[in-house]
Amino acid sequence: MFEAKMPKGFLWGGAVAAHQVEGAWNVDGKGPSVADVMTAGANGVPRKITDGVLKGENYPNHEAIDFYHHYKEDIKLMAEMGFKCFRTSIAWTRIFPNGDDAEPNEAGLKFYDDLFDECHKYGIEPVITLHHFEMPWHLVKKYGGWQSRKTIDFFTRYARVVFKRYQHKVKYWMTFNEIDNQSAFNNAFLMATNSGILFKKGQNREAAMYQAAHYELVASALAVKIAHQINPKMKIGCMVNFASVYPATCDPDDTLLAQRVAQRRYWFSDVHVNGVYPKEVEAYLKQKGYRPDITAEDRQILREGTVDYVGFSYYESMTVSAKKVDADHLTDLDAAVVDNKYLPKTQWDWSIDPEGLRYALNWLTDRYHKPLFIVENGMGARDKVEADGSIHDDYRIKYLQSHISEMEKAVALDGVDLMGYTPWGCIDLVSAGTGQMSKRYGFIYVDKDDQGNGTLKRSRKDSFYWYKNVIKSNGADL
Ligand code: BGP
Repeated sequence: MFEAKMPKGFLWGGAVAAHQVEGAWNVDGKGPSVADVMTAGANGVPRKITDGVLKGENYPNHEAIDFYHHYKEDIKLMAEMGFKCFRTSIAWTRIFPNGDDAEPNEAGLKFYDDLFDECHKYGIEPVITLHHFEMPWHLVKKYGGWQSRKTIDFFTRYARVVFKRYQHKVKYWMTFNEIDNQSAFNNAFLMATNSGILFKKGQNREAAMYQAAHYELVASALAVKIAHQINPKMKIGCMVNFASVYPATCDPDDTLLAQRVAQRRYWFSDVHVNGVYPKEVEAYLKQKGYRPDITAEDRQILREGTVDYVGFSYYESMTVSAKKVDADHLTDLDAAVVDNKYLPKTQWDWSIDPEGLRYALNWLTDRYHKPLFIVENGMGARDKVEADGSIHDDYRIKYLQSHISEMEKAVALDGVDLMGYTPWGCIDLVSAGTGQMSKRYGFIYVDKDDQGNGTLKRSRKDSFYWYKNVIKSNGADL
């Protein structure tokens, strides 16, 4: 029916983030980030943001999988799978330990030089996120994270330094990871990790979110402008967490609500791509009486700093019902969500919906007319190591197979312009949501448990060999 093969030059690879793999949290001049003061969660118990001085707590990001000292071995394994690209982030605190330092830390810069060189040794293109849940802790404490306009200056200083330094080593960049996570502004944990906001008692969380998000969007647009000035060949994208939004029934109330949820969630990427705030958001801010600090100069910057492509993560879809909340009274998006009886779930209750990925690719293409990049996709699962050391993760293969198949239809049949595909957690890492190792995504297993015990030995799961073949056949052989 169609050619299940990706276009030439398609960027097959995998994705991680600095704080979830590197460890070495205080090595070679690195300062603490918000990820370094987060304890591990347990099932049903969320992670805590501490002041970093709790004794006897498990801070899983401090060591993570010690990628900082194992990166050569890890990149070699990725090369063995045939990766064309590798997505990670730069830890801002390796470059500017406090965030507001006057001078960058040379040892931190050197680490990424070495890492990118190692990637290029195998023809692997680095894909780099500037801000992935690892804001300098000092900026959180002193300035309230992205609540302060000053943070724009600190971020652009950091962005300029790394763009200059790596302009000939890194072509593909993204500014903020999953910037739209902030639409869940009632979730204190998410807000701390995404925007460095620690809410004060009685604070209007929604108003704080709109302000912080605005400063982030201005910072992102400035970063795009700076990058293009330094080297016009660099491609700078945004990154959103995309969940396809479905109405629970064909009741028009549900349809209207689904549209409203999408408007409240994807306005971030509207600004990134179109350079202007969508009408609905402007109207909502007025209705609520919020007056965020948005200057005419900011609006000009937003118009000038639009992104080159849209990166997104896709894990699941969401289904919403007007029985729970109607479109005109929507504040908490999660409150609208209901179960979708057509979809199975992962062990962590995330719905499994491969067709939702095809829907996402079409929706984003229709709305933005930009190249797309799937920079995260995958399923967290507990793996069992057999007596002979093998790991039979057929469930992971099945999940990825079905998603890749929908992705191929979107490209071959729907005309979607797709740059690449980097499944999340290509090597096992610390889960961002739970802080646990047992929620695994990798093709490469890492011997470490939730208590921090283990040899850190790397081994190949069944999915490793499967994905290697997928890349080798450019997606023809699933
Ligand atoms: C995204 C993040 C990643 C990653 C992933 C899986 O939100 O960008 O950092 O963690 O989700 O989530 P979790 O680790 O909670 O399973």
